[in-house]
Amino acid sequence: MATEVKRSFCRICHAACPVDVEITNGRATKVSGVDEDPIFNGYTCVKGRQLPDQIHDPGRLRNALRRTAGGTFEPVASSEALDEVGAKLRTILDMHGPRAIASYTGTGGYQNAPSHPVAMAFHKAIGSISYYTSVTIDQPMKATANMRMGMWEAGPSNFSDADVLLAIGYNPMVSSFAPFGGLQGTDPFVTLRKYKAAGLKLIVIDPRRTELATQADIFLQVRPGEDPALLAGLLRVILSEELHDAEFCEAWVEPEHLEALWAAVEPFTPNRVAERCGVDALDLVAAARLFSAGPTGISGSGTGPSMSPHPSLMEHLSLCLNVVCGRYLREGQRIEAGGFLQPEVPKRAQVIGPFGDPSGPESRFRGLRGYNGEMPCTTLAQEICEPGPEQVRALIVNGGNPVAAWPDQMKTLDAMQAIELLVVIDHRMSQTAEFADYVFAPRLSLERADVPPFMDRWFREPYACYTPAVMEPEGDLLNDWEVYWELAERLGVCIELPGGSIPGGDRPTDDDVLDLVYARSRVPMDVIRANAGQVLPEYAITVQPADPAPSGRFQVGLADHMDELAQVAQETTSAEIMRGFDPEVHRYRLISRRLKTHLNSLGGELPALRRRTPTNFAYMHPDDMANLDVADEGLVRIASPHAELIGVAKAAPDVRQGVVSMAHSWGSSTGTDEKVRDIGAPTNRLIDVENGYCPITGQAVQSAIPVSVEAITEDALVGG
Ligand SMILES: Nc1nc2c(c(=O)[nH]1)N[C@H]1C(S)=C(S)[C@@H](COP(=O)(O)OP(=O)(O)OC[C@H]3O[C@@H](n4cnc5c(=O)[nH]c(N)nc54)[C@H](O)[C@@H]3O)O[C@H]1N2
Ligand SMILES: Nc1nc2c(c(=O)[nH]1)N[C@H]1C(S)=C(S)[C@@H](COP(=O)(O)OP(=O)(O)OC[C@H]3O[C@@H](n4cnc5c(=O)[nH]c(N)nc54)[C@H](O)[C@@H]3O)O[C@H]1N2
Ligand code: SF4
Ligand SMILES: [Mo]
Repeated sequence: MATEVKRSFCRICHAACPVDVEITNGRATKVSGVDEDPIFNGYTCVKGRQLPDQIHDPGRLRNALRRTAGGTFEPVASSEALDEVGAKLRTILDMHGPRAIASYTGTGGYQNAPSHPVAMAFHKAIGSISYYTSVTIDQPMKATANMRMGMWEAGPSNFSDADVLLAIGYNPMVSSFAPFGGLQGTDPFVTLRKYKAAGLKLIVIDPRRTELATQADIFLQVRPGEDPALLAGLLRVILSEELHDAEFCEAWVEPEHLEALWAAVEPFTPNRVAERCGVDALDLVAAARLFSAGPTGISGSGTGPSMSPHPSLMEHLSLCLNVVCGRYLREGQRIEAGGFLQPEVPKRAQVIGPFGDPSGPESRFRGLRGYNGEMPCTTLAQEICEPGPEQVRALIVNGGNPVAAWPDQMKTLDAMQAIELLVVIDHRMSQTAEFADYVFAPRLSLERADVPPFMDRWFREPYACYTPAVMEPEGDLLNDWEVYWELAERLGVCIELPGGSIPGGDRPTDDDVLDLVYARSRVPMDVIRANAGQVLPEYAITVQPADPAPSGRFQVGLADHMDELAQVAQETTSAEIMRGFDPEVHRYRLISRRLKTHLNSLGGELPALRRRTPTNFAYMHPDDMANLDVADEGLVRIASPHAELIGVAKAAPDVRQGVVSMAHSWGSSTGTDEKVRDIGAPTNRLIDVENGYCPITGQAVQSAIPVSVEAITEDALVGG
């Protein structure tokens, strides 16, 4: 048997770990890390090592499917399915206009470089504003908070130069994710050990003593949803003790804004904040002093607080910590990430903007607007269900799983049933694919050439990353971009990319499409291809001096956020912003988390991963379980003001009392939980997109959800 080893990179998550794939007679048999890789040092995780099982999963879709009149699925040639979908889209376009056609690109689409740009270009070509992605249910305030406050063109300080890291509700040891300037998923365990040994100080704010928190110098085990108060408390200590970077503030912060911020954080004294947030006042003061002492470092937030009440305010305050302490790259410094795929744009030591509120097209709901070419995903189910001339009638789901992932599952289920045409591109029959009219089977990672669009901006070095396809696709498979390209041809429009349009006729290669997408990249694609897996210091970006003409200043005291802070100061708990919240009933807060074995809804279909994590346990402190008389792995009913679910409780001393820590995107599409022990239960059923949402981004309250918890018996699983 001929065995070859081919170099690629994993795309189960965004982290882009390099892998060596053993291929025997056309089958991937083993995946291992690349020891000599200069930044990953052999690291992979349990999910990546299952790539052969994913590729060769007997349940994998290898051809397109069409729903029959009887409601079952039948195999169909992809060309025939594309003809039919193209004809239906044409009818909808002619009758209802382009806005009626929507796309949703999810996490699967983001781990496939051409997928999002081509889907977006398709929408531009047909003139449809209805383009949505998972970004608007995944920390949209990361972009909007910078837009509104003004941003530092050169970017935040580097992780690799940091003396102190303030990590607010993220956990890269499991998620491989960290905001800009945080510890990324590139070999996170060894990297953290190395930097800590060299003196890095770590402050973690999380209701759960996470794998990251166990390494912290100061751990603030905050009550969920109380981060705005906590961050205001940190800012108050820093400003009142004059620990801020006065010189930086003088040069770059609008003076009246600094005064407004100072006035707004004034009520957040250490004792009041400590009581509100359930942390020690001395720890809070120590954290503020440690962070401001730096001298270098960075504050950043993750999904937990970004999905809790007041998320834009929380992000704003996290940025304010960076601003007042001057945690930005200065002239002459090297930016750690290469940004090879980004266009050549100036990187000067200056503020650009502010750019104001999202100003894209208006959604029909809640006065929300799109930005950066996307519409807010929390409104899409309603855009589908609510009649009107602008109603969405067709949806293409591109590597996403709305039924499992969108907040407010009952609304999503209504939408999936109401929609005229649902097209899903997925390699498995996800909870969403079950509702589809057509399912297209995609190529999976090892079968396509690719680059990592996220990590390109986040690697800790100017590191080149590219892979060719290392396996031949078997079956009637289309790469995600191909579905859009084929549909564009049938609708008589062109997919325009930075390097020109994707030509019609014979299928271009994935590399041809990558060349078009990245035609304006600052490092040519050929250089990236030729040097994959190498650090290229000659392409590092050095920060340029500020433009002599006056530039912008940070607006740290935005009036709406300062008013919101005054409101926060009046609350006893952030749950008060939610209608139907009853402090006597909703005594717990349900928080989100990630699991090492799963990527959102992905993982349960692979036996090795399912064995390790059979369900999305409702992790709770053992004392809470004793008080509620819940046995380990016993059933609990968890009810929010909106809906309820049945969970399997699991004792976890690392979870703060009063908290239920539970992963999202599990469970069925039936709205019931009788199979909770085998497939979990969907936390997104508990979420109400119209209650407590962020008025700027539409982000729903997906963490720190007020809930009641009660023990129930096994009988609850039969007959409701
Ligand atoms: N309550 C709660 N809700 C949440 C969150 C939370 O923390 N709490 N998190 C939110 C976040 S951060 C996100 S990003 C969203 C996730 O939202 P989604 O991205 O919609 O959900 P996923 O489960 O990641 O769906 C990815 C789908 O892509 C498919 N896929 C994988 N690889 C490929 C591929 O190569 N090609 C194609 N075409 N498909 C592929 C997978 O089989 C899977 O069905 O959920 C959000 N929802
Ligand atoms: N293994 C694995 N990796 C993943 C994913 C996955 O599903 N599995 N998903 C991917 C996706 S789509 C994303 S967006 C990233 C997300 O990456 P992260 O943001 O790092 O996600 P989590 O690991 O869930 O970390 C969120 C943390 O916030 C805490 N938290 C919850 N509520 C609050 C709160 O109110 N305040 C504070 N301070 N903390 C809170 C939780 O306890 C948890 O430790 O991960 C990506 N990587
Ligand atoms: S961390 Fe992400 S990219 Fe790396 S091996 Fe695991 S799933 Fe793959
Ligand atoms: Mo995400």
